[in-house]
Amino acid sequence: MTLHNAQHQLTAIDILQANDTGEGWTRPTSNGLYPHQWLWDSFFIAIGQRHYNIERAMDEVRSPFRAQWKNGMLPHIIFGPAKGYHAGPELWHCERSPQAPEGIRTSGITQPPMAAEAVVQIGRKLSRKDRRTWYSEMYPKLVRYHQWLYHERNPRGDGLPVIVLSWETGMDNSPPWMEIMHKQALSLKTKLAKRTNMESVLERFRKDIAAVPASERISTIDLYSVYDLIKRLRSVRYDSTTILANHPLQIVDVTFSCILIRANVLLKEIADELGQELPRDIRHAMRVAPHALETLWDDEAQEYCNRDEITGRLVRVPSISTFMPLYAGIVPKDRLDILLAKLGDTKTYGAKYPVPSTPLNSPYFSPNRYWQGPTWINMNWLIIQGLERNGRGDEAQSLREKTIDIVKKNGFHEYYSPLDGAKAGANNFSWTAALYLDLVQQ
Ligand code: 9WN
Repeated sequence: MTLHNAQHQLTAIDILQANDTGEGWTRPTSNGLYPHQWLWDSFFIAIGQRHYNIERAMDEVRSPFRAQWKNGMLPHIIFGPAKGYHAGPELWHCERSPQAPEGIRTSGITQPPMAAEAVVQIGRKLSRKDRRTWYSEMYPKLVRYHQWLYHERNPRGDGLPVIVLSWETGMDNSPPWMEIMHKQALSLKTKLAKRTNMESVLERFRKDIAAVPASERISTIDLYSVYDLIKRLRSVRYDSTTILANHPLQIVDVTFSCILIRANVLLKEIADELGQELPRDIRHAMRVAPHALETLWDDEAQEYCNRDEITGRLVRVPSISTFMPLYAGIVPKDRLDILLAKLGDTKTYGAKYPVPSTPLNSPYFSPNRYWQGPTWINMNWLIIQGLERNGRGDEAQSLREKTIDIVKKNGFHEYYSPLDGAKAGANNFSWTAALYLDLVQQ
């Protein structure tokens, strides 16, 4: 390890410690934008923490489960005492759901199931005996969470859950989601605001643009439309049966599905080590989901696409999600070649500072705007794992080096312009620091 690398690692640890609340969980940033706990952030964070403090990493993974809903759901935000977050507890009112946990305030939706990955990454650092203790503690909780996704969000029974808000994917304004939201899920109020160009007036009421410029965040209309959808979910008390019967936005999402497919493989690794058999419903999902994923491949566009469950049609709007089947680990050889060609194509994803979250030639592309162009370190991390798993170690190494380089040159930010690597979004961002630590160790 060079001295230069060592200094960056120390900075990464400093950031994680500065964002640590001292309560067993870490904020995504301390700049005020995200003052609470986020689900997939905590799991990415733990993957980095395990390199310098395994006990602390274990607590980070345990902490979201303190807010597990009675039905097994893990909520995407667990609110701490801080005030001022733009979508705080007063927007969600989760206490209206009989499923919500008592004595703790949360959001009413979930985020990609990265939990099993974090549990196993920590397990790999433990002695056999300690690993068994760790796995015995986490296994039943993980099973409940995965079962919730099948029992409440998978009416087709094909192993790919239905996602009801873009925030559940963690990629809040990703183009395939925004396309369908605008087509069929805008409230009358938002439609009117859009038609009468009220965006600049509404922008004045935004609470999320004090620390980060509006041009780097989700657009005002998109954000207000997300708020409206949250209110719809709230009005039915987050009851899945009612949501699946009426909600205007129901999507099978490539990224969420692939993370779940991988999570089940890891869950099986945990079960095997404990000498247990996975429950029948999870075994069934593991059998059918890879076939269902194949139906998301669009031959014409040569992409994996989300499916709109309201119309039953694939959403032909490209995004970085197309690479996530690599992470799931099940890409047939001919597809693998197509995906690798795309990854290197300078017209689409082969940017100087890869991998753009939206391809460079998309009408949605905007280099600094959140999930509509910028490069995100967690997505690169998932793709790197996926390339390794598919036997493409050289390509994985090349992307790993480029990713490390972006962070070293520009600091630990939330995201970066894929064109010139310029920083964007929040600073001192926890998962960037954590995954940097992991990438330099790999
Ligand atoms: C809403 C915390 C979270 C991430 C998401 C990212 C962003 C929240 C927001 O921040 O979303 O959940 O307020 O914009 O899109 O992936 O988990 O870092």
